[in-house]
Parts: sequence; structure tokens; C-alpha cells
Amino acid sequence: MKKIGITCYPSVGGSGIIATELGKLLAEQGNEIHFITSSIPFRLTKIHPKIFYHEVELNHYPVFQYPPYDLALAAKMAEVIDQQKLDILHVHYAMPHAICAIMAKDIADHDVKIVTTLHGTDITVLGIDQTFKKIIKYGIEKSDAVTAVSESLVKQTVEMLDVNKEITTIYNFVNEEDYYKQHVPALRQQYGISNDEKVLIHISNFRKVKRVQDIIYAFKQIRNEVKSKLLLVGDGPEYADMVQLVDSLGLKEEVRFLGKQTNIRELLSIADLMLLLSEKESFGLVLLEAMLCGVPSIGTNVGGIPEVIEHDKTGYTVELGDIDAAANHAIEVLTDDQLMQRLSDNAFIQAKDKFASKKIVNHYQQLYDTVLTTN
Ligand code: GMT
Repeated sequence: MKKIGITCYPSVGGSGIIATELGKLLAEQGNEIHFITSSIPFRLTKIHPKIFYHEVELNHYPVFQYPPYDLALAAKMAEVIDQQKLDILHVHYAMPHAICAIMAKDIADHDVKIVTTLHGTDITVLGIDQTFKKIIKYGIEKSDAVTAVSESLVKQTVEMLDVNKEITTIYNFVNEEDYYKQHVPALRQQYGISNDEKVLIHISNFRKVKRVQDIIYAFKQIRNEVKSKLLLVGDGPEYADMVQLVDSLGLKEEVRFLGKQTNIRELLSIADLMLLLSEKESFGLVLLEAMLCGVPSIGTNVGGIPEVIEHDKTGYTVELGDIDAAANHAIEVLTDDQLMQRLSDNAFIQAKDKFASKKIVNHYQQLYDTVLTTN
């Protein structure tokens, strides 16, 4: 049994989901888990006797223009390391979490090992900024072990930051108990989807990198050939522009904007095909969620996406911005039942095998063991 501290961004997002689900599964294996976060991670909904939550409090002192989150987090981490005698502090996101963890390790009296998991945006977005480059590199190099969620992210981190540190790829996972195909015919009706219509789905935070407009343009072509509806799930900076684009293309009746939703499993259960045409994506957790529900995907040949979607086996990958290719593959899949069945079966098998939660959690456990037995 180990005592493991976990820090992540607790609000909605793939990294927060991974950190929380990892904590839950590690607790089920008998470890004691201490979440050190600014609010309760949104997926931490059930009480577990081996899971504890330590809140990082942000006080507004008049001398500070902004509350110092980083310092408050480092101080809380040091307090929890000493009080709980943590063996491992596993932080998700190098910036600022790895740096805070290193500071906390220096402040604390009890010895702790720092494991940092890179999720993508901390490198691909923040790493471009010269101001942060050195501090992210420092956080990575001073960690006792570093993991990244895809081979592509490892490569990118080494190239962009010139880091002198071994980075282990540990893929993301999804708890198989939460994602499976459900029979929900009423939901189709509620969204006005008729029996002869196919359903395409996109789920994201509607940031620019997700290129939601490419999905809408591809859908316009798909809709010309296949009777279908597009479900756009999520919210973010591009949302209003996307609503306008759908209006201007005359697709208001065919495209449903659902906003943020919690019951993704049910929505995936009525979907035939997932679209993720991002320009940056270290992994694309939604692809894996879809695969477990037997939904194949069309994604861009970008970042970690080709490690998740196996071209012509579990879906298709297309070049960034190649809307025609995305639409053509979608039309091919949606009009060929045999092809659809093959991709759907393969996607499900791949999710259960290559990305099995048990396998991934064991990989993290092995890494913790290695870190604890080496200086
Ligand atoms: O996609 C985002 O903008 C959110 C971000 C996050 O912090 O959750 O996602 C990143 O981490 C996920 C979990 O590892 C990955 O599945 C996403 O691909 C990655 N996003 C990007 O690389 C843009």
C-alpha cells in the first residue's frame, strides 16, 4: 500500500478526468489517495474510505492583485506530504503543478517522490512561450519520473524543450464500468432523430485548436449524401461563432448544439460516428470513450490521434484541414453496414485491450515502485 498525493486541474477536462479516475482505481487496489486541488475534482462523486481531499484555499489579500495559486498549492502540498507521510506526489500538468511539487518537496521534512504526467497543452501551447519554456523544462527535469499520454507528446516535448529526462509513454484510459453501449431509443426521439437517420457526434471544449468549423463543413457534405444529424456537445470560446456558421450554412435543423453534458455514455450510445478534426491533440480522450461504446472515429493525423485511431481498422485519419477526405470517409462508413460493423467491433476490442484501464493503472504502479526503489 502506498500513500499517493494527486494534483490536477479539478474542473472539466481530460487531464482532470484521468487524474481522478487513476486515483479512484489506485484506491480500489488498496492505496491511500490524497487529492490536493483547488476544488473537488468533478469526477470524484462517490465516497471511498481510502480517498481524501485537501483543498487549496485561495485567500484574497488586498496586497495581491491576483491570489497566488501556485504558492498556496506548494504550501498545501508540503503540509500534506508531512502530515500524511506521502510516498508519491503525482501531478498532472507540468505547469505549474510540477514546479509547485518540486518546491513542496524542498520545503517538506518528509521525503517524497514526484511523478509528473504531461497532458499536451502544457507543452504544445505553453511550451511555445519563451517565458515559460525554461520553467516547464525545470519542472520536468527535477521530477523523479515523467510520463506523457502518447509517443507523439514525448517526441514533441523532447524537441520543443530539449529536455534531458527520460519520459515514459503511458496512454490514457477510461473506466470501462462507465462507458458501454446502452439501449436508449427514447433519446433519439428527444433530439428529433428519425429512425432512418445516422448520427455524427463531436465532443470538445470548443477551443480554436478543435477546429469545430471543419466538422461543420464536413457535415454539410455528409448531409448531402446521407440522411443524418450532427450532435455538437460542449461549450467554449468558439461556440457562438459555430452557431452562426451553422445558421449561415442553413443547417439549423440538422445540427444540434447540446452544450456541456454529463451523460456522455448515453449520447455516445445513439451515435454512429465520432469526428475529431483538431489541429493539436496529444491523445483525444473522447475517441477512447467512443470506442468503448462501439463508435468508430474520423480524426486528423495530428499529435497522438493516430496512436488512438488505427487507420482503416478502428476508424480513419485524415490530414489536417482535409475536409473532403473526412466527409468521404464518413459517407463510406455510414453507407456500408459491413464496414461500419467491422470498424465498430475493432474499436471496441482495441479500447478493451490496448487501452485497458487495468493495464494502464498497473503501468503507473510499476513506475511508482521503480521511483521508490531508486534514489
Ligand atoms: O483538450 C483540451 O483542451 C483539454 C486538455 C486537458 O487538460 O484535459 O486535454 C489534453 O489532455 C487530455 C488528457 O490527457 C488529452 O486527451 C487531450 O488530447 C489534450 N488536449 C490537447 O492536446 C489539445
